[in-house]
Amino acid sequence: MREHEKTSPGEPEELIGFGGAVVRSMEELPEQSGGAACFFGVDSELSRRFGASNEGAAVFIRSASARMRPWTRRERPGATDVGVLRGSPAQVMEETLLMGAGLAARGFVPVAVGCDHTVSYAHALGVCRERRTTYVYLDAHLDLGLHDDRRQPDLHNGNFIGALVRSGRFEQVVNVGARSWTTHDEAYEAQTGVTILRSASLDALAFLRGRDVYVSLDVDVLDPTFVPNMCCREPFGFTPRELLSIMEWLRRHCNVLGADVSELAPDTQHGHTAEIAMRCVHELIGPRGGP
Ligand SMILES: [Mn+2]
Repeated sequence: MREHEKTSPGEPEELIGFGGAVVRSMEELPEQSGGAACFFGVDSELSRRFGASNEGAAVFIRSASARMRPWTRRERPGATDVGVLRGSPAQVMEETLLMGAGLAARGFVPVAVGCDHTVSYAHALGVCRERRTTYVYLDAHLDLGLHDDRRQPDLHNGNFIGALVRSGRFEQVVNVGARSWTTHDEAYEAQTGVTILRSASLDALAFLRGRDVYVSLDVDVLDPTFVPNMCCREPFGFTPRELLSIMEWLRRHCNVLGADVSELAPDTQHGHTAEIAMRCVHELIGPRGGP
């Protein structure tokens, strides 16, 4: 069920969307999107195996990034927000896949703002139905499930990358920022199906130039000094400036088909972290080769 949370009587302010985007119903969306960003939230955890719960993260990010609106309107006037999904995990997984597919078919760059990282599985498969895309995930972890001591067959936020690799739907799966101790296990010396770039070096991204890419941002790629309210803290992460530069490089040199952001915990004491996440996503979407 999609909720718009329209302004209730007695509240004169209009609802402001993710990163200052304009809130529209699906019916109100323009037919010609021109490659604009279209955000939607997923406010139910879909399948968390690792990290602290962050139910409600989408609404937190939406409200904490609302003051970006004047900036957004000047620099990215097309960005829209079509609401927040809630419900049972199976139902929301399906709705996320359909939302990504539907928005991509209308020429938008769909962006899912989720709770646990599993949202990326449904959204990436929905968005990338037509083309052979490279899946790029910025994440301190590899999410291949090799350190899941329960070894459950179910999809969850610590193993869904393995399922994406096995789906065969992506030309290549590329991690940027792996650094947790588990990612240094010798198990990863063997073929995992994932290309691992551990640094924030832009030179290392050169092989992605000209490709269709889907970009998934797990906020734990950032250092907890800058973003204390994340579900799985890992020291020695990227600075927000390093992440912004990577996002800018991807926009300028690749064709970004869709994106997601997840694993940020609601925390009103650290509202700036929502702006860091949204600013990085905005940097990803815009004219290719532009400034
Ligand atoms: Mn992670």
